[in-house]
Amino acid sequence: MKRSTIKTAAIVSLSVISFGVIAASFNDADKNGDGALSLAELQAAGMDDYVAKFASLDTDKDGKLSKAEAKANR
Ligand SMILES: [Ca+2]
Ligand SMILES: [Ca+2]
Repeated sequence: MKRSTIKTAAIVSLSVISFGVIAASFNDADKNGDGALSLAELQAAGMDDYVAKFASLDTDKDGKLSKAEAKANR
């Protein structure tokens, strides 16, 4: 009982942390400040996961990754 509570708490705080990292690196990588990440911005930021999955992450096919698109595909 106690152990599973700890586990749940750990999972919750982990996802909060990783979301914070995403948000921070997203804003950081968005060099032109348009609120979306182009492939070039992702490459410049070294966000290789996103570069590799860019085509499938860019669900509206506008050539940029919005914050919502990046988040939806976590
Ligand atoms: Ca941008
Ligand atoms: Ca898009």
